[in-house]
Amino acid sequence: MSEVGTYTVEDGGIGVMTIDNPPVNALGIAARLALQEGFRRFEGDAAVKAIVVICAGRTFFAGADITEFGKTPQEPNLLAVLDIIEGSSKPVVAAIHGTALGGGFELALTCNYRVAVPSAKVGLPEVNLGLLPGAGGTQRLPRIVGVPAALDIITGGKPIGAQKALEYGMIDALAEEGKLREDAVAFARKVVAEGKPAARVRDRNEKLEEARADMGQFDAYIAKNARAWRGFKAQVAIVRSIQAAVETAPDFDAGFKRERELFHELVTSTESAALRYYFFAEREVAKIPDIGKDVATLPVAKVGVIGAGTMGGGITMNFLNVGLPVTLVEMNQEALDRGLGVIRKNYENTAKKGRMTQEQVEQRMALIDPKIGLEALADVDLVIEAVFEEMSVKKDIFGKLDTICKPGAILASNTSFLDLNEIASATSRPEAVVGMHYFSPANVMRLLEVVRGAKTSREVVKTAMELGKTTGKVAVLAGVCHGFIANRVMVQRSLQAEQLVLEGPSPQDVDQALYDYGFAMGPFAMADLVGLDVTTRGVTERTLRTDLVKLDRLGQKKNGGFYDYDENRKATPSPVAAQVIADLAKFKGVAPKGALSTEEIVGRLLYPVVNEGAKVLEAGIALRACDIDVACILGYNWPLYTGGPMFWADTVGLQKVVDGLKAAGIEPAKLLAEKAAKGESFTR
Ligand code: T1G
Repeated sequence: MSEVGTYTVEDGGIGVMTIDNPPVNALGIAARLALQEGFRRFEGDAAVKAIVVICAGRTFFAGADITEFGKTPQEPNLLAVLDIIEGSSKPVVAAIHGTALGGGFELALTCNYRVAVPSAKVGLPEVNLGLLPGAGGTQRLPRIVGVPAALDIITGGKPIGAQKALEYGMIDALAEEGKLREDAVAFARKVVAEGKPAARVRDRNEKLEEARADMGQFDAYIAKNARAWRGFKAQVAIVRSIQAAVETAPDFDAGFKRERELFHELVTSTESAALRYYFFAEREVAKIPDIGKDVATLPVAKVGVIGAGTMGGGITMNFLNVGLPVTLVEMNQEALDRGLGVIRKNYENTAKKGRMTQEQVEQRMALIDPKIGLEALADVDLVIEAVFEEMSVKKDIFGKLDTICKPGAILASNTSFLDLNEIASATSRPEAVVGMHYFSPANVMRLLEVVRGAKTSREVVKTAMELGKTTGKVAVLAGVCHGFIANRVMVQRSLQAEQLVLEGPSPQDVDQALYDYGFAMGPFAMADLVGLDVTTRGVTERTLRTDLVKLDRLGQKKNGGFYDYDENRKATPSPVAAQVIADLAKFKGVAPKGALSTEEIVGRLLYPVVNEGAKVLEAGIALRACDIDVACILGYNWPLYTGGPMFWADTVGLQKVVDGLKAAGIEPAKLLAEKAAKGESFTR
């Protein structure tokens, strides 16, 4: 008897098997056994004329069970179950609600018909896990939608709404919302009544034969996307697998054999292991051990933002985007108007790209209540302060908010490094003070560091974390320290970079090494883009940046910086910067050590990030290593296919990281040294 399957026979001989394997009906062993059981029953029951496969709970099968990858396979495996379905002697109808994804949609493609409610989504998102659809998806989908659409759908990995899926032919009919079971059974009855043949997707070859006229399209597709796919493996494998379908049609099994080979290469790759790790990491960071379902979330229906500058404007947009009204406060009309202008311009640019309507622009702008003075914040549920990073300014504002804001209001600071406990000490309600640290541009970057002060209440922390999710962010909890998680660990990279160029390698050597590693841009090019004057504010000691600023070299915006720039902002190595580097090396008595290999440069710059990550863990600033990885990937675009600094360190081997740090004269963190000595890891 199956644990998760129930089987009934409806009028007209329609066998209905309902699979209930929460939370998302992943096709783990229990679900596979239930399907096998269902087909055994219905195949053997002469009264059954057709079969409906439906899921209970929030969704149709959301794919293979990702937690089973890398473990000892349990039989029947997914392919065996799909063979049973496709080999059924009776028409099979998939009844789809929620998200039929990956192996779940591949299962539906082995059924003869697919019926879905309008709210359903279908898709093959395996590329997001560094994989390709390995249960026939790259062979069956192009047979339905054609090659160009299949290339876009599978390399893109985005789910498709039921209506669009109907237009594509990925589903055969829409059921009425809330009446999926009845409508699917009725559809099956109609198939039986019409004696329709149980057509199999695998036998539809016309679209593949058509595609054979342009075999160059596959190389062209890869070339067109080379830049976007840099460092990833799955996308090219997907194109080659679809190409194999075209080359081998009508021999389905030959194409499928190629798909399996490519799938195996990917599933055993470090890239896919990193992406699968990241899939669970992004969900794990939402879990805070001492804040469970029993802790209440505070109501937030109205938000206040102080400061309409770059950060304040971006933060405001996050709330407008989900329909939450924002009282936007500035100290003078000019600053307020400028801020409103930037927000409107951002929305209008999005509208120009067709990603929102002008009406939506007006709707969002209408949600802003622009005000001069803090008094306007008396009735908001949450205030987020995004003003100048000066402790006295922050404490003055929080002291005033303490008298203005209603009881129960959350007082949040967007500070990126100041001591939140000291800010909270300016109020009589430190339990209501929390850090909500956004990354610029705040309406784009998905990371939100929620900073928990010594007295911040669990309700306030929970509310801030959940608000992050509802406004499209991934919230990561951080303790109070200088730079919290992402800034604190990543600053090691630029500090090391500026030390390293004093020893020999040039800025372009260093930037190229990190570019090859997978960063979109190296630390020196990034510094020139941000502006050297911005990052040297308040810096008293002599550094390369302060020396360059002294020469009025502020970066791309003025006179170059670490690089020289032409009128198209194209960077070239700078003899002036090279001289500044040589002069500072001499001043600091740094002896040249000559050129380093790319791997050595990467180690010099990124091992210290891992080391600082270990210190952040030791200090309890981050709850888990995966919190550091999520923060660096979303806050600093650390290459996703490496899994982030901590996962990557495990890939490299912690002993090698420790040896690299020691060779650079850096003391390994206690936790890192201990784990290396014990052969342990941070994330595996
Ligand atoms: N396997 C195992 N666990 C899964 C899972 C899966 N496929 N999908 C979700 N979970 C867990 C998740 O970790 C979380 O656990 C809980 O379910 C709720 O998820 C052969 C190789 C379906 C859109 O890539 O995109 O099929 O944290 O928080 O926001 O070709 O989950 O509660 O302990 O995300 O409502 C392809 C992955 C697999 C879809 C729901 N399928 N899932 O989103 O909830 S590879 C996917 C999702 C494959 C074949 C290949 C989303 C969702 P916990 P959640 P949600």
